[in-house]
Amino acid sequence: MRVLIRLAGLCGMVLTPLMAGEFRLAPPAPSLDRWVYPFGDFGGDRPVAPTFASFDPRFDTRDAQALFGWDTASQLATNSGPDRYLIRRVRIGLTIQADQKFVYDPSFDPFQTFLTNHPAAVPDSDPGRPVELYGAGYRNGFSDETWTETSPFGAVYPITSTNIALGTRNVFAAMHGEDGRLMDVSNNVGQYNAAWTHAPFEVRPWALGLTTNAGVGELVPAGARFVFEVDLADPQVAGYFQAALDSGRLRVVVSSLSPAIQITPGGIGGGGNGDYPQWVTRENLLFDGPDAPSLEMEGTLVGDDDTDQDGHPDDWERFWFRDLSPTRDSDSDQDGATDAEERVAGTDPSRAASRLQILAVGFDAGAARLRFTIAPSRRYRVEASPVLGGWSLVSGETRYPEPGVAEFVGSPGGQASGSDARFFRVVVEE
Ligand SMILES: [Ca+2]
Ligand SMILES: [Ca+2]
Ligand SMILES: [Ca+2]
Ligand SMILES: [Ca+2]
Repeated sequence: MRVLIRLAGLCGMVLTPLMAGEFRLAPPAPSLDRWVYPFGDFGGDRPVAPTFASFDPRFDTRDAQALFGWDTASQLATNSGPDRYLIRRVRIGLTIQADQKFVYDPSFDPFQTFLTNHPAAVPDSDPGRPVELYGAGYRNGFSDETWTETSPFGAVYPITSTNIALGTRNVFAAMHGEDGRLMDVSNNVGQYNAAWTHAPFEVRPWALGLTTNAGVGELVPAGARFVFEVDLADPQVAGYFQAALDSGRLRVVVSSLSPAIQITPGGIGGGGNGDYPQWVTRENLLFDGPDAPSLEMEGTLVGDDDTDQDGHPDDWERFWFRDLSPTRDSDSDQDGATDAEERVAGTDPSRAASRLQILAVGFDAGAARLRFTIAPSRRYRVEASPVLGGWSLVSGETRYPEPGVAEFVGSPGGQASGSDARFFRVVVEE
C-alpha cells in the first residue's frame, strides 16, 4: 500500500551522545488519537482522521479536527516543575492516507481569505490551504487528565436549529488568548447569521505542516509525510510543552480549513468538493511503523548537580553553552543580565536579545501601564516605589498582546510623598 519511499526521519539525523539530563523522546506510537468530529459515535478507533472546515454558521468552522497525544512518563520523569524541562525541539510527524485529495500549501492563509461571502474578503494568494497545529484546550470540566479517546462531545442539535454543533467539543484546537489562557480557535474565521455573530480573529498556529512529498500547489499523494516543527520562540507555547512534560501528557490538535462538501446556506465561506487532508491515526494498519503519527522531542531535564559550584545546575549550563563556562557572576551574552539572573528569569543567557526587560512604561492618573518581556513557565509581579526603595506590590491586570510580551495595568495606590513620581520594577516569582 505504501506508494512513497521516504528518506526522512531519524535516518537523516546525526545523533550525538546524550549528556546527563539530556533527553531525546521518540515514543513508538501515540498513546491516544481521536477524530474530533462530534457527529456519530466514532470513539477513538477510527484509522483516519480528516480535517476540514464548515462555513455553515451553525457548526464550528474547524468542523473536523484531529487530536494526537503522547504520554511521556515512561520515557521521562514527570513532576519536576515545568521550568526544569528545557526544550530544544518539538517535532510531530503525520501521514496522509487518501491520495491526491488536497493541494499542498506550506504558508499561512489569513482569515480574510476564507470570507468568500463577506465584504472584508481578500483573495487567497496561493493555491490550497495550509495544515495547522495547535495546542489542546478543554471545556465542560474536562482536562488533559480526564479527557480520553472515548470522552463524549457536548450536545448536537437537530439540523433545523440555529446552533447544530457550535462549541460542543470538549477538546479543541487552542492557542493562548490575550488573557494568557488557552482559547478555542474553532471559529476564528467568524460566523454570521440572523441570530448571532461571532467576530473573526486571527490565529497564530504553533506549526504548519510541511512535506517534501508534494510540490507547492500540487496535489498531495497518499503516504505523504507532513512534519510540524513547533515554534518554541513563543514563550507561552514553550511553556505549554514544558507543562506537558511535567504532567507526562502531551496533546496537540491538527486543523485545516479546506472546506467540507456540504452546501453552506448563509455561510461566510464557500462549500468544497470533499477534498481535504485525511490523517493516519495509530489504529491504521495500512500505514504503520514510520508512517504512524510520531513525536520527537529534544531537551534537557535540569537536575541539581552543580559540580563547579557556581550556583548553576550543570544541566542548565550545558543546555545553553554545551559546557560549564558560566560562573557565579558572569554575563555570557553581555546583555546586562547576569547568567544567574537569566537562569531565574528563564531567558536565553547566550543571546543578548533575550532578557527580562521593561519595554515601555506609562503612569497617568494614578494608573501604571507596563509592557515587559516574558519567558516560559514564569510568573511575575509588579512593584512600585516613589523613592527606589520600600517596594510595594501593585495589583492589576496582565494581558498578553503579542507573543513574548506582557502588558500590565494597575494602580500603585496613594503613597504619601511630596512627589507624584513612581519607580516600577518587574520581579520574577521564584
Ligand atoms: Ca492558500
Ligand atoms: Ca554549575
Ligand atoms: Ca546575560
Ligand atoms: Ca540573554
